[in-house]
Amino acid sequence: MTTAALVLLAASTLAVQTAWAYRHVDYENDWDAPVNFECPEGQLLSTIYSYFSAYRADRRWYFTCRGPENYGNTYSSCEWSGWTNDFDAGAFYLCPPNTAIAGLASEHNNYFEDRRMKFKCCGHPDFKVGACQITGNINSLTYDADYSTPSGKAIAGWVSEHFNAKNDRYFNMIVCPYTV
Ligand SMILES: [Ca+2]
Ligand SMILES: [Ca+2]
Repeated sequence: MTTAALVLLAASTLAVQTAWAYRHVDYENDWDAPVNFECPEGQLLSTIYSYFSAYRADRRWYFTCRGPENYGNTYSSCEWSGWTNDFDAGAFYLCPPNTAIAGLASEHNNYFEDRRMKFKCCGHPDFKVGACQITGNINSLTYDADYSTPSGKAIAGWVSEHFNAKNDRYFNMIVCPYTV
């Protein structure tokens, strides 16, 4: 193997290790415990990060929020969904028209070794959501999930599939351009 190939191999190994890196942030939940997260008034979910424990068969979650540009400080209406998935089952959820995610809640079940999720979707008379797209997987099974919205886009739902062999999920976010 040439020196260049070894450097490439070392670099790719480093990249894999980086994907496992624990972030020193304020996680919203302990292992196997509920998540109850709401953005500050007038802001929308913008970063989703989590890391996985094979021992717990669970993820700890960290979120940040961002105020849409020129949006003002309040929402006129917010609505919580019901549970958007069953344990060990797939998920497809999209917020009501012209709203986006400003909070979420989830609970873990140690029998199924899975979480179910509900979402808080918020709107405003001037907030208009355009054509949404699905991100593709934001994680590999058992690896960190990490997604941040680009400027001018908001998260309005999720698509997910659970795999019992790893007791983990693939997470895809539904991301939409908005105008205000
Ligand atoms: Ca567990
Ligand atoms: Ca499971």
